[in-house]
Amino acid sequence: MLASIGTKLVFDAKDESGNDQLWSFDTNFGSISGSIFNDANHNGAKDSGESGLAGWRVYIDLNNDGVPNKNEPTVRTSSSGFYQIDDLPAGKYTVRQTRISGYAATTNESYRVTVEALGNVVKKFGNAIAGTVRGYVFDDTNHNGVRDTGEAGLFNFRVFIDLDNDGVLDLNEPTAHTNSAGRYEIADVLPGDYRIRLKPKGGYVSTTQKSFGVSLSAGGTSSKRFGVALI
Ligand SMILES: [Ca+2]
Ligand SMILES: [Ca+2]
Ligand SMILES: [Ca+2]
Ligand SMILES: [Ca+2]
Repeated sequence: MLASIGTKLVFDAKDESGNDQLWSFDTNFGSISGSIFNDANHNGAKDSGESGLAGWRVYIDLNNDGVPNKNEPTVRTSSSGFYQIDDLPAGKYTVRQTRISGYAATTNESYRVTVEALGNVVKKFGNAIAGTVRGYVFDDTNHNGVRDTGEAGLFNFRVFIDLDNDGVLDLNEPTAHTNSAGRYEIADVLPGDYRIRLKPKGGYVSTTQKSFGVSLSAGGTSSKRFGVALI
């Protein structure tokens, strides 16, 4: 070491070409590093044979709004899925990954961490190739359970994945509204077996099953339609 200036340490070292270089780092600073990986078996851990995901963004979410803002330190993962955010003053931070369409998280998408001076915190993010549930809700005017010519799609019905199969839409359950054509789509769902349910709406009765079991595969799509009719 050549010098200590305030909280900075300055070193004299040779670079790859053998030239003298001055290097410095601040002893108040720490870092966060880790990886983003394809969690093929959905267990939340990076197992042998599971590859890194390149080019994904990791950032310090200073205002904790779930969005990378201009002043927030941001890096992208390397070809092996590795990331490192340096030069963080010691303190508490939320480190967050941005999700890429077509994947579902198998671990936390953010972590609250304490960075110490000269310390490094390691956090991994797991993601798996997801599936999609889509379909429509239609006005089954003749109550036969089938969409016949002239039976319209219905706007603003709600379909959800009833994770705990209690018949109720809970806060953590993926959901979508139907559009003006009666179509809904719930994307980025982790592959697995689910119960898809239509949320009841006052004035309507179901003319098809009120819920369906689906087995969703990686990259797969499952299509379910719900018939309802005015009481
Ligand atoms: Ca795994
Ligand atoms: Ca933010
Ligand atoms: Ca019908
Ligand atoms: Ca539920």
